[in-house]
Amino acid sequence: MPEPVTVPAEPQPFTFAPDQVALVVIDMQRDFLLPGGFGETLGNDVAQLATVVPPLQRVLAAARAAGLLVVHTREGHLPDLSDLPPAKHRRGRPSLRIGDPGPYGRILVRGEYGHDIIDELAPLPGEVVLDKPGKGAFYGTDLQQVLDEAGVQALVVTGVTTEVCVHTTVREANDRGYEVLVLADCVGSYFPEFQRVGLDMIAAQGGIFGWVSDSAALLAALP
Ligand code: C5J
Repeated sequence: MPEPVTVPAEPQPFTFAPDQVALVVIDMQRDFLLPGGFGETLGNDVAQLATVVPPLQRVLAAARAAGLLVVHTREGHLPDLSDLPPAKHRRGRPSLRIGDPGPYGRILVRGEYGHDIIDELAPLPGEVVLDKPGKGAFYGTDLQQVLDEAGVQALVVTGVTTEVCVHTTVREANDRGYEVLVLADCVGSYFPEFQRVGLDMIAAQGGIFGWVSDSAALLAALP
């Protein structure tokens, strides 16, 4: 059995067994991250998300080297939009809604260029890639089953955006009994204030639904 790993974190150190942890990389998709993409066309500053890429590349490489389970997610919908609730479809600008033609193909539609993960963080063959129709990574996916089969009890969560898909996933993981560590420099928001407050919320009240650390601390702790 591998030695437990302890990472300095808020509100207190986070300890996990390396064979019972998964790295979850949420929605690092071109539609959200690329200049000129869907995220930017909505008026967002994608530079806020670009800072996540280098530290997340290092964490991904270290997780692979340490043999951790790696799970990537992508938010998106079937080409016929049959898995898109009307209430979600109605959101956004009338001319730029999910399924409409966008800068990198139909917006958030599976199989389109913009829906896929950025080249820098491309999944390796054999890594789990879950397509999710919602914000959280459990809803409408096999994530629970994947984690159960691998004997996972703790998650290291990364990706975008901090206050939306990361938070929804972390909160539900916590409710499902997982211990969850969020890496502050490996999650990103278009809004600096949401990033700060989003991270504070996780570790407040004694770690109300998780722990917060950063990539350097995890990399130093991994064997
Ligand atoms: C959003 C996400 N923000 N991945 N998706 O719509 O956070």
